[in-house]
Amino acid sequence: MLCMTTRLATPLATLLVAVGLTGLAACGGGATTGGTVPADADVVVKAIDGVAWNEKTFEATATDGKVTIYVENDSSIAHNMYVLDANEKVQGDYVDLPTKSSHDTRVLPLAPGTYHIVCKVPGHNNMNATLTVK
Ligand SMILES: [Cu+2]
Repeated sequence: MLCMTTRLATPLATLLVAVGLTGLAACGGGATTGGTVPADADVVVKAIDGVAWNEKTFEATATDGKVTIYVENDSSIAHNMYVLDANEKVQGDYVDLPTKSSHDTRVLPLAPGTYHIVCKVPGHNNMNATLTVK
């Protein structure tokens, strides 16, 4: 009986490790690698070298009250992206951009007004762009 338990334990452990690794890969912060900009993107935001966004100001026209934001990491260091309203309240889910070409899309219900697109990595205060929603 003990022998049987030992023989079962190794394949089970291997299976658990495999499941664990798959789970990790699937939960990589919500960003995936190697995609293209969705055709319906209202705003395309890119983190670029020099700890900056590709633009200081962005403009978008909401469709049915929603704005589709595509964000991509085109730099060599990790970033994230948060959309804040005028009161610094985070809008929807943030996007983690751990490596170059990490990207994701957010469809956010945003009323017309002024928002900020920021990166909250410490020291990345320069990454604060204005998003005007019409
Ligand atoms: Cu950053």
